Amino acid sequence: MKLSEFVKAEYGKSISECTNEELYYALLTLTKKMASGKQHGNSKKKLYYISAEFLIGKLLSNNLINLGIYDEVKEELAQNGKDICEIEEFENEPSLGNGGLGRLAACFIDSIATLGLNGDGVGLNYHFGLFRQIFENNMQTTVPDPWLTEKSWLTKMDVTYDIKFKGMTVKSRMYDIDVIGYNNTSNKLHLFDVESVDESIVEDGINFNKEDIKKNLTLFLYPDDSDEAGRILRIYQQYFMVSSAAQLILDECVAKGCNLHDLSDYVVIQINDTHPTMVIPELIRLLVERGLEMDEAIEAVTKSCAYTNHTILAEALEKWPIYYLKKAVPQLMPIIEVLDDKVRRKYHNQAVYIIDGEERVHMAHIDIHYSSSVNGVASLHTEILKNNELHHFYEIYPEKFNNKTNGITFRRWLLHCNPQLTELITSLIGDGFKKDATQLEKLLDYKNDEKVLKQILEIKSAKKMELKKALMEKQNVTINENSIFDIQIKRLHEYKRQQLNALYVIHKYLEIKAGKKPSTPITVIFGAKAAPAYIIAQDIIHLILCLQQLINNDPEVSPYLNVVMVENYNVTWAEKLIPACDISEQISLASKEASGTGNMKFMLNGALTLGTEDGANVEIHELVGDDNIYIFGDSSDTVVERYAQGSYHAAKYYNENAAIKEAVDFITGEELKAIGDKDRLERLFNELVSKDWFMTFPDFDEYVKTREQAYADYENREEWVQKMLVNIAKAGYFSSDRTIEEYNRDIWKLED
Ligand code: 475
Repeated sequence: MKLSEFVKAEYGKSISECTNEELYYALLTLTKKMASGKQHGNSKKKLYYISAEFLIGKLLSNNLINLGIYDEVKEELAQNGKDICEIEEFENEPSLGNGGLGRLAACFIDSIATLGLNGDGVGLNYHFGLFRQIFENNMQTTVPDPWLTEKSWLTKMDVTYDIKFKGMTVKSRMYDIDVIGYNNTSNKLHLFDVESVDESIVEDGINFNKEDIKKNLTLFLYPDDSDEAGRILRIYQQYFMVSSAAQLILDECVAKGCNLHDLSDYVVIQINDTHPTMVIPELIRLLVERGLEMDEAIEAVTKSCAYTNHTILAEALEKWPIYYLKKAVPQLMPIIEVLDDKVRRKYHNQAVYIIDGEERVHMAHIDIHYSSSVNGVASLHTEILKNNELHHFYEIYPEKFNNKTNGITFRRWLLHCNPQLTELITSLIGDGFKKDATQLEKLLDYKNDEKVLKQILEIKSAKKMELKKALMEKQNVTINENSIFDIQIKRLHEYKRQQLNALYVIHKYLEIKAGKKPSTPITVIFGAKAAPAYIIAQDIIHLILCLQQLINNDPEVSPYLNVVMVENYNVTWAEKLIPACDISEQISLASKEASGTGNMKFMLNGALTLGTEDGANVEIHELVGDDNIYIFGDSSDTVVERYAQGSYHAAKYYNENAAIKEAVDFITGEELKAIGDKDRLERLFNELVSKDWFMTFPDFDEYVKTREQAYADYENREEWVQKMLVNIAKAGYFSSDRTIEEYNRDIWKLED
């Protein structure tokens, strides 16, 4: 149906007579209708991708693209004087994720639907999402991020379940979002919500009564867990999610003829990090309740589950005190004890027990013993899991371990966010790459085609102008479109080392002050949210915002160097920032970033990586070769060794390296103290000088040198654009379609 006819039927008027808001809702309704007419993947076996986060981003454009009607609709709107981008402004971005893990889940469900596989996502419907970030006095403040509207992509379903907690039963209800594959089937994202949730209990920022579970269960993603009530609330949330999922899974498979003994012929469950781990004991519990023997139930569940690890940071590997579990979900403890007991009988190594000496349950250990697959998310990461972090488990179950290098959906991260580049590529190599991303390699034929190279540079400039405009509109900041755009966007974490980037900025500022001016001006852009309880991360944001104020207001420096931190960095911002980027900062401490996926998005849009040999950077490096990437820093082996020896002393570097000392001292120097909060800046200074746990100092010199080299190379536009082209051409490997094909081939084994 054409939009004009639909609008006529809906509102009784023509497109040009409608407001943008009316048009948004008309398109939403039309799209949902079209999705409901599509087939769902329908093999006997079905995948359930359970995740605490689905960072799906705005859906309108993407859905139109995947339905194959984007251009048509855009054209029809334009003919009536309407701009699809303005219409899109009415959509709130769903606030259902935090970072890479959640965005990966979103890319995956897109690819699962595109490949026509029978698989749905299962998660929670957080009303206020993660949080909305606001900058005040150069600091992050946090407020709720309400994104639900009465008419939305969610459809209220008739499916409800009783979820039993200690002394209380709550009702879960399922809401569905259509996951429309590219020219293919349409699957579902099931988001469970508690019927009794009460938004009005939130006051004063993001505070609420953490003990009023019936009212607070689905208010926020990752509610503050700095106190016990907050931690127990997370258990309530997790159990609520997986018990709803488990009941849905059993209902659906039984409806298809499963007799529960043959569960694994019907069901495969991908456990996205440890948040959904309780699905294992919960399913076992339900199977026993329905008549299976304990041993058989355990075997059936083990065969059906697969676990993905996304991090080696100890703090992220969940360990719940037994006492918490007994308080919230006592029915699981007897099962977990049986699972632990079996492990203890078989393996006499405390390192692999589920329950440790401090009466805590190691969630990842449940996953590894009682799943049939354990995967890391990039080659290096999987090797580190096998050889270090999970070595004891690898010795027991070598056959379970496998790598699945992450990927991104090109529909969102190329077709949607960079239509100009998409069009150029299509004009050169046809549109086969939209389904088979490896075809992008054909672009290499144009490496010496001056006309094509010029077009690539023109597109980059156009995207820089678009970003400039957005920053002006949304944040009232002016940037120089002719400067080098050097961008670091990701969650704020010390291991990702935004502080190293900030130290470089200080170094550069001082250099310019001393008269050494860069040939091309530089704009350093950051985007990051910091967990509210993560103090040092807040301090790093404070430092960056203070630098922004200082530098941008210094007439001596600002013509050459600018700093901008985007407020409330999210998927919508990423879609604007990534296509405009020249240099992609991927500077985590080697061994710490499991994969990274922003690195892939930047590469695909023709940014060059400045990075360490970490996560998927290693694979990017292998693909593009030394000449098309800027690599620096200690290797992961060196870092692992240094930690093992306890041989790193930050103070030594600080005292012996004048450049480091100068940059670090600046944090507590007069200029910044005049702008910022003395306590915050001092705390950060002390943290760096006395600890620097993520080893920024050993990498500092090389980082500066390599960054300067990248800036110098940028001056040679002909060679630079060739590097851009190689990056775009080699990005095909990082399509999430490839990743999902591998998951299916090795783990899920769904027939089409
Ligand atoms: C990695 N989130 C990236 C990405 O695989 C990787 C953990 C605990 C609690 C809350 N959030 C988390 C993560 O661990 C996470 O986002 N991990 C990321 O997963 C996808 O590309 O390197 O850091």
